[in-house]
This record gives sequence, C-alpha cells and structure tokens, in this order.
Amino acid sequence: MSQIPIHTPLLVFEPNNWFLTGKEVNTSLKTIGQLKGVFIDENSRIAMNQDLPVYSVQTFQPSDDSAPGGLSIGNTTIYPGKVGNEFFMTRGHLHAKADRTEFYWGVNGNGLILLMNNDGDCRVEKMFAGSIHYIDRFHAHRVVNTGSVPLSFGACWPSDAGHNYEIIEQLGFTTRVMDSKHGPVLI
Ligand code: S6P
Ligand code: ZN
Repeated sequence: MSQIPIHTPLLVFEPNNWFLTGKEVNTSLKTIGQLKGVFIDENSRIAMNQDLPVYSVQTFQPSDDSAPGGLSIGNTTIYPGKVGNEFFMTRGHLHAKADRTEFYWGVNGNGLILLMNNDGDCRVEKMFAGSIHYIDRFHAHRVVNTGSVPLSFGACWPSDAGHNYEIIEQLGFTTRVMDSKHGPVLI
C-alpha cells in the first residue's frame, strides 16, 4: 500500500451557493450604510435600509504570505438591487502596487466589469457564468450587477497587490451603469 498521503484541498468552491469554504477564508460584507459616496444618488442611499447587503467578499491568502510571487484567490457576490437608478456594484479599486494584474471570472448572474486606465478611459465587458476577464496593469476595476439574481465572480491576484480605494473616492469612475426603461445604460 502507498505511503504517500493524499490531502484534502485547502479550499472548496461550493457550486451551489458560490461560496469558498476552507479554514482560513476571510468573509466580509458591504452594506448600503458602508458605501457612502459610491453611488451617484446619495439621497436615495441614505433613505435605504443601511443594513441591506450589497456584496460579500471572500478572500484566501495562502499562509498569510504577501511576499512577491504569492497569489490570493477570492469570490465576490453582488446582490441584485439599485440605489436610485444605479445598479449595485463594488466600490472598485486600483491596486496599491498599480502594476499588479488580476483575473476575474464570472460564476453566476449577469453584469458588467469596468476597466479604467490612467487617462480615465473605460473598457466595459459583459460578465456571465464562464466569462473570463484580464485586468491589466494600471487599470482600476469595478463590477456591476445588472441582473435580477446574485452576480458571483472569482478573482485571482498577486498577494502583494494591495488596494487603493482613495483614488476612486477622489476621482470616481468615468462610466456609471444606470437602469432605464430600455435596460442598462452607460453614462
Ligand atoms: C482584489 C479583488 C477582489 C475585490 C472584490 C471587492 O484585488 O479585485 O477581491 O476586492 O471584488 O471589490 P472592491 O472594489 O470593493 O475591493
Ligand atoms: Zn483587484
């Protein structure tokens, strides 16, 4: 009989609820109350239930190693909903080390990913179960749920990338995704 042990994997991606399970998975929730200034219609946001979940983020960083060469993986689920006419979305960020790249892949639902370069030009791609998105160096990234079911997507990025949210708070994205009687529109 073989002496070589067979281990269980570090992580499991649950296909039924799109959740990562594993010992050191970190899970956090962003609620309406935590997203001040993110949506264009701040009065509508203030009038909503502040505890309403907008998106959940799960991340796993192997052995807490943020040295160059390490990778992190995560899963984000954006619930369906709107603030005013603007669809629920992530805050969006540039990496603190802005030359770090990332992959996103769609797992469930429908939406759009916004990829904005240093000049403020936005590339918009459709996101759906099976779609794969390359986030190039120096590109801020945000995902918008334009559908009526949760939009879930996976992500894999260099562990030393970090997050720069301040730049988005100051400058915002040049493209927003609003609902209209003809469906989602970019403004
Ligand atoms: C990390 C990666 C994702 C996002 C997550 C939430 O580099 O891009 O894990 O952190 O989708 O988005 P945000 O913009 O609120 O961090
Ligand atoms: Zn990122």
